[in-house]
Amino acid sequence: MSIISHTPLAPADGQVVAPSAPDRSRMAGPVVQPIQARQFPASFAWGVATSAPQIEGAVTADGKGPSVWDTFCRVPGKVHNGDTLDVACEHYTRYPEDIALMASLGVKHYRFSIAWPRIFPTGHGRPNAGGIAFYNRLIDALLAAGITPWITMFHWDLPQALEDEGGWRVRGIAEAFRLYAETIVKAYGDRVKHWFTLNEILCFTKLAYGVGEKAPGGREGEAVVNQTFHHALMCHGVGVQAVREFGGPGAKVGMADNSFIPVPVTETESEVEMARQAFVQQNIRVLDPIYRGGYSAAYFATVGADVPKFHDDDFKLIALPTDFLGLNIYTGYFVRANVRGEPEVLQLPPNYPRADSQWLNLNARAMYWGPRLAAEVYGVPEICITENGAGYDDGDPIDDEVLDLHRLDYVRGCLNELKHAIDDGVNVSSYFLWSLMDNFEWQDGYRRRFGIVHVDFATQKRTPKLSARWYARTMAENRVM
Ligand code: GBH
Repeated sequence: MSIISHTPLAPADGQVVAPSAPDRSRMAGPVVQPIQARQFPASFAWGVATSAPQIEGAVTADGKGPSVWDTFCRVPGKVHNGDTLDVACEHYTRYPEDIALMASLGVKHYRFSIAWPRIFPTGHGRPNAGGIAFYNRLIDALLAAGITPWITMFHWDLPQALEDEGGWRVRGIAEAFRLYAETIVKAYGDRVKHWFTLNEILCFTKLAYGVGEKAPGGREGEAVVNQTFHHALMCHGVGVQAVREFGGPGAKVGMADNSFIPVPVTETESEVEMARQAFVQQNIRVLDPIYRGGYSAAYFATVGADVPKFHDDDFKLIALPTDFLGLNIYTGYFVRANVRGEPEVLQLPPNYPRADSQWLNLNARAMYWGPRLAAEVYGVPEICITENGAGYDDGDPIDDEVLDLHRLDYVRGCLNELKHAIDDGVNVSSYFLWSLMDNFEWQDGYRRRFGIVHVDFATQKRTPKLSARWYARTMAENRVM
């Protein structure tokens, strides 16, 4: 074993040594330029995102009804460690502190969701005044702190009472959603100009009624799953209509989708074409009907006998023009052509890097191809990155610090790719980091942390992680560093 001796970092006897100027005459090669600022457009909106069920807690406060997640998290074995939404980040009462925290980080845009069961505890009837009042307080406090609210109408917390009527399986959900969407747009539309209808349709349809991993935990067949997709699409259209009718001047609306993002491995012309085809194929249940006004022949061929019931008129609603598309981008999938010249999604080698969330393969290039494909294939006029981030089990703060360099580094890589997409002419207007703070990560409970602010769930103490400090500077300087 050899002992390596290092030059001491500081002179031993405390004397101060002035740094000497480098002797340029002894240096070869080109002069290194100062760091180039990878600047974003001046109008670019930087923000953070959360959702009501994941942070609010106070699940019975002021007349709130139970959601399917309140029920699901009590079913043994469904959520890691038996964690519930009951307390979460206590944001329902601590929102002033959380807004002050955002302001201290220089956050100017905040995407959050409204809890449907706070507004309609049983899904029908008159709106619950206590629920309406909470979001009035929240919105007013945000505006007072100079933070623009961006509202997601639905982020998976369906009122349990509506699930008891059939939930997303039944067509009547669209009328219940109309009542809800119109109520919240009328209540908050004077102050809120940015709306997302639904968050990630896949997660409250297929994963919730087919795979059983998300509430209400159904394991039903593809016919039911396709029907839930169809009803979700209708509700998206209903949400768009509500914003057009009651949102007032300047209101904008779109969906927040977790589109499947294909990444061509070598970017040859043929592989890029494979990526375009895969983008359509893999998003055939959501993007195709919204942007092409109906189900495609390929869709009917895929679903076969499990085709959902629909009315032709439904597509007038589903395909209503929107202002932007929200993309939640965490990962991407490498594609190339198979022997038949069709797109093939590559298996990843076993040691391919990923976050602690098993599904979150680190593929920053998705942040280039996702927006680009949406613009090229469907002509999306404006794209919002509604979520991006990484779930790591960071560990507790040491001396008030959490050195989450893994999260920071992945997000930085994603932002570099986003900058590249913008430079290539893709109209991306905003970016929301998921998430402001550690929160209830669905079936993974509180173990999986996505926050740039650490939450100690025993004391509710918030500690900004290193990534928060870095992101604050990124937002302030409007550039990737
Ligand atoms: C988003 O979900 C959510 O909007 C947010 O609430 C959540 O906290 C955040 O991201 C972090 O997870 O293998 O085909 O089943 C992303 C959830 C996880 C949904 C991966 C799709 C796997 C696809 N996605 N999941 S599949």
